[in-house]
Amino acid sequence: FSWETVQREKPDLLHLLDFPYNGETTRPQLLEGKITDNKYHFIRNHGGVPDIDADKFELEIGGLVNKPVTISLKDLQDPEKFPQSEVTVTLQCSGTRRIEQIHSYPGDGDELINAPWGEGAIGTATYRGVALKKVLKLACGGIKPEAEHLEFIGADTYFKKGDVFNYAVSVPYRKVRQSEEVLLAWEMNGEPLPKIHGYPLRLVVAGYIGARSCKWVYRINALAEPSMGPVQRQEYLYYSFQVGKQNAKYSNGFSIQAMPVSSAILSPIDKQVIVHDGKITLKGWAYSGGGNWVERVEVSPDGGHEWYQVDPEDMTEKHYYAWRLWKIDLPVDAEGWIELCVRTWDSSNNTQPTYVRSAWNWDLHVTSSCHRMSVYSIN
Ligand code: MTE
Ligand code: MO
Repeated sequence: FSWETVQREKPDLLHLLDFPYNGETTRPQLLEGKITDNKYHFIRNHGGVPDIDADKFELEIGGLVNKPVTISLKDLQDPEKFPQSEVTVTLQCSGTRRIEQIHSYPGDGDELINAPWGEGAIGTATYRGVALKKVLKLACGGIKPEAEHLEFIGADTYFKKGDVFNYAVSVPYRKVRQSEEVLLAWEMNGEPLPKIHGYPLRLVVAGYIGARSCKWVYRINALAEPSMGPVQRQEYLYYSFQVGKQNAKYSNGFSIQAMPVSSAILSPIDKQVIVHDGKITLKGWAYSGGGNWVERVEVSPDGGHEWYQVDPEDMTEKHYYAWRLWKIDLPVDAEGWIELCVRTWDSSNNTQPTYVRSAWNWDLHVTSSCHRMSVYSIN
């Protein structure tokens, strides 16, 4: 697997890093429809892309399960053995829109981990596979009462501080138990899972940050505590405002799991000059994680004093675990530089922090503040 492969299979991504490969979806491709074409779906890797022979592939499940098992991919895909399901899920990297935090104030400078993502580290796909909770029940006879977390290990390796690790993360068992939407998936938008997205098997954890959706997953462990892997313990931590270079300690941050409500304006773009007749057309995405859905999107032509609601007719359908794309013709009188912004309300009545600085954090994760931009209005 190489840089040439990415360029062939995903020629249009905005390439952020060539190794480990990280690339984001362009604005027009995000706006193309509720489902992001596999060709355009963003990619976020910590290490290389493993070469796996699907015919020989086996999934191991162990740790605090009633019966440890090894299941071949063929058996996992046999509908007589495991009931299959399909879910449409928005996967969002918690680094989405990080560039705004970097502009506001630079944080942890490890660029291998903290790539300068814009609005495109997000995408929506329909995945087919089997709900993890069914596999645990049917194959392992359930998990032991002391097991509270499920750990997922990917076949890819990555380097950190001189050591080599397999990618490993965990989610609370509660999330798996309560949701059909924690899926072991082998199909993405009707195609076999592309190699870069985890072929032959990945986890899809709907509503959680992308990092928990382990690609190339080959082992699952039921554990009493969260995974000890560095991705779980040292990354994807949310620090408080006063934590910085001098006092950052992993124990100061909490582990980011469910994604909050957020949104972005994809058209126009920052610093664009717009000639119009009293209305500027705005388009973008809005998403909420954790099982909430997007109820309302509002935009403002003046930095957030007045708000106009997007007509629900101009939004893609309401959906658990998936974004809504939206569009509005916003009345604008002013001439000169104006500040456009967007905010979203979700089904739990949550909305977004006002400014990037209101929720700045050292690891530069979860930039969910109102997305703002300056455009030049000629009316
Ligand atoms: N799984 C493995 N094995 N290795 C990885 O580097 N990156 C995670 C997650 N799963 C990663 C992984 C992160 S941070 C994100 S945002 C999503 O995969 C991205 O999924 P995608 O590349 O299919 O869009
Ligand atoms: Mo991510």
